[in-house]
Parts: sequence; structure tokens; C-alpha cells
Amino acid sequence: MTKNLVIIPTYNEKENIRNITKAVFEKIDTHILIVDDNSPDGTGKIADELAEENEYKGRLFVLHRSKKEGLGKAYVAGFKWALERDYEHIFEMDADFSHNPDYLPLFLEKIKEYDLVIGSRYVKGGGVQNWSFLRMLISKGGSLYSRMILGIPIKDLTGGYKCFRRIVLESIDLDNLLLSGFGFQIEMNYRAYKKGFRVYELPIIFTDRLLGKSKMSQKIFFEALLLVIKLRLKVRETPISLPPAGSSASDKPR
Ligand SMILES: Nc1nc2c(ncn2[C@@H]2O[C@H](COP(=O)(O)OP(=O)(O)OP(=O)(O)O)[C@@H](O)[C@H]2O)c(=O)[nH]1
Ligand SMILES: [Mg+2]
Repeated sequence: MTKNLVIIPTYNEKENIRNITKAVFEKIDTHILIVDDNSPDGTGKIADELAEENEYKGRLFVLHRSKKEGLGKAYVAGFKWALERDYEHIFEMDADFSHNPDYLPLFLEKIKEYDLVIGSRYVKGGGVQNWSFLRMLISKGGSLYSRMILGIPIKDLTGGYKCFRRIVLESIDLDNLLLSGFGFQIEMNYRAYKKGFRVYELPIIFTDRLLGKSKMSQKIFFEALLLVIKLRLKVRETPISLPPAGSSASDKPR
């Protein structure tokens, strides 16, 4: 049985769903959980069909939710599904190939030493492709702003390509997250860091989606900016008393 689970939330990804699952399975030994919010384009049905194919049976699972509630809610449902089972390494990944599956083995290498590995556009070696100047500015500015308000050293706070060690998800109160949308990513990083988990930023080149429609909205983003202040004021995480799994007394913190 594999210890790895890649969670892929989907909303109208019929052009991508088949290819992304194939690409993930080609790169690492893993299971995949697709969390579909009743996509009007039938992504959920395609996912069910895939899960029934001989090649994927027992490796690909689909969680159906009745309506679109945003990325954060979809991931929380996926995390809970994972925690009810024996997975040790739980990935977040988009369906639209912005997150190149080639990086998956590198995440697995790093998660041996760290508790949370974040695919990062804003560390040396990372970057973005096919992004407008404006979008780049919004994203980079947003991360810088959040980093300053929150007082934590993570450079890419809003990315959605990451790998959690199980204990991180177990120790975060998933039912009481404050933020959704981009804020969800920021909040998970913030809580993990504040709990004393070891965080690594893996440089990735992020590519803009080629197929399917963008759901990016500026409204969600600007809302998140205000909510970062709320996060700083309201969320009080302190380091957990047990050392994170896999660490030893000689490990340097972060
Ligand atoms: N289950 C679920 N998945 C979602 C929801 N919103 C977005 N997704 C999926 O989450 C992933 C990231 O969303 P994207 O639409 O790619 O967001 P983005 O990368 O910020 O913007 P674009 O790539 O420009 O669309 C994709 O796989 C989406 O299909 C949602 O409300 N529910
Ligand atoms: Mg995308």
C-alpha cells in the first residue's frame, strides 16, 4: 500500500482530468483523490469512469460534493478523507497542469526531512510562465504583504502545490479555519509554521493553465488581503509539544 495521496480538487476540468491523473501516476507511486464539486461540465462523471478503469481501480478515488464551495472546503474534505485512511504524505495539486507533475518525486524526497513542502515560485530557481505582469504583481505582492503581516519567512504563501506530512494535518483544527480561497493556502502555511513544523520551499516553475476556464477572481484575492490581518490577530498557534514525526533531537529547527 502506498503512503502517498495526491488530492486534486476539480471544478469544470473535463479537458484536464484524464491527462492529469495519467501524468501523476506516471511520476510517483501514489493514490489520487479527486474532489469534485458537482462540476456542470461533467468532470465528476468522467472521474467516476476513470476510477472504474482497470488500470486505475483501487488507486484513483472520487469524492463528490454537492455544490461549489471553493478550494478550501474541497481540500478540507479531502484531508479528512485522507486522515481516515493510512496515508503519510498528502499532496495538494491543481488539475490544470499549472503544477508540473515532474516535481512530484522532488516533493517526496524533501518530505523525508520536512513536515510541509511548498512548491514555491518566489525562491531562487522558481518562477512563473505565461503570466501577465498584473497577475504576477498581484501574486508576488500578495505573498510579500502576507509575509510581512504574519511575520513568517515563507516566500510563496498562496501557492497550491504542496505536500503535508500527515501529522501536520492531524494537528490543525480543520473544522475551524478562518479563511477560504487564496486565504486557505496562507492559513494552512501559517498554522503549520506556528506549530513549529519544518517548512521547505521547493522551487517550481508555475505555468498558466492551457486548457479550461480560469476561476481566478480579483475579489477573492482582495478579500484575502484583509483577512490576513484577521488571521494574524485571531489565530494563536503554538508549537506542538511532541517533536514532528521523522525529526530527531539533532535536527536543526527549520
Ligand atoms: N472542488 C473544487 N475545486 C475547485 C474549486 N475552485 C477551483 N477548483 C479547482 O482547484 C484547482 C485550482 O483552481 P484554478 O481555477 O486553476 O485556480 P487558479 O490556478 O488560481 O486560476 P486559473 O488557473 O487561472 O483558473 C483546479 O483544479 C480547479 O478545478 C471549487 O470550488 N471546488
Ligand atoms: Mg490554475
